[in-house]
Amino acid sequence: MAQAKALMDIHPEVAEAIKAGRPVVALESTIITHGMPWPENDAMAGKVEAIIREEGAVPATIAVIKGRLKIGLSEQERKELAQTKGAMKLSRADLAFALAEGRDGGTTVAATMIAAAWAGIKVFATGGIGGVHKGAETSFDISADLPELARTPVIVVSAGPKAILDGAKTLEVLETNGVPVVCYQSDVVPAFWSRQSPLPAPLRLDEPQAIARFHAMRQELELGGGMLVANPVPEKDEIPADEMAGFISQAQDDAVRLKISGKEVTPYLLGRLLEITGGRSLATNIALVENNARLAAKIAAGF
Ligand code: PSU
Ligand code: MN
Repeated sequence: MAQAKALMDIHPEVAEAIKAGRPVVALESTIITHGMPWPENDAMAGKVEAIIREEGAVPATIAVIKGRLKIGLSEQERKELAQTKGAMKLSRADLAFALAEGRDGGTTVAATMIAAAWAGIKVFATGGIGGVHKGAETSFDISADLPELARTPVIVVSAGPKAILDGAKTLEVLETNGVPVVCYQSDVVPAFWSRQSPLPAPLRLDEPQAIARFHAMRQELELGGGMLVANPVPEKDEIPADEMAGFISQAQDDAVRLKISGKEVTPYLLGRLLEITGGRSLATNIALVENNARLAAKIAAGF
């Protein structure tokens, strides 16, 4: 851990903000390398950084470039990463591998949380976290993002479990592991592309400052771990749940038929949904990430 700092390149603007206690929002990069196609991925990443600045916070996109753990990318670095072929998808299991081997990689929610905590960043915005996949009772496919939320003290702002996941099982695993799920201004857990799901909100808060206060209280009690904030996609951008369900089962059937497994499942389903919905799922995905970035900046300012 003492040496971790030597492996990181903290962008000077980010380092200064952290030191001064000004609001900083971490951003992941698997969404850039594996979650969206070029050039939409870079356009989204640039826009999200701009939104965080608009809200008075400093964005810190986290990624691994040639074996260096980057906390905050220059525009040039971001653009190159967005076009890198063969970038790894890095989680807790393989983050150190990429650093040891000098590789390039996008950091998942889990790896981004680890890096953010090392750097001293409390809040992180993304689109969707990984969770318990549908059919996990046979595949055992549960994202490493869930145990990470239980051990690393970072607030993750998402749009709720993606409807490609089993939302109820995802909430159960979070509860078992002592991870608070806070629905923002909603009595139900939002389902990524849709504002509604049948799942009641485990906890609800309506003010960004209240979320910061809750996290600070958990820290004070030394409870460990982070929390998941579920922020519903804006109404004008949502795809209603019943409409989305048909597209998802089609994508899932294709994944099973093609025997897609392991790390490839999430990127495959996202790419296939983009095709099936004729780009609509991507437009919604971009809108919800922007919405989450805005809320994350407000939470970061609430400390
Ligand atoms: N959800 C998205 N886009 C993404 C991901 C999730 O809408 O790009 C990425 C995130 O980086 C998340 C990872 O941490 O997928 C989860 O992958 P897995 O299910 O393999 O753990
Ligand atoms: Mn998985």
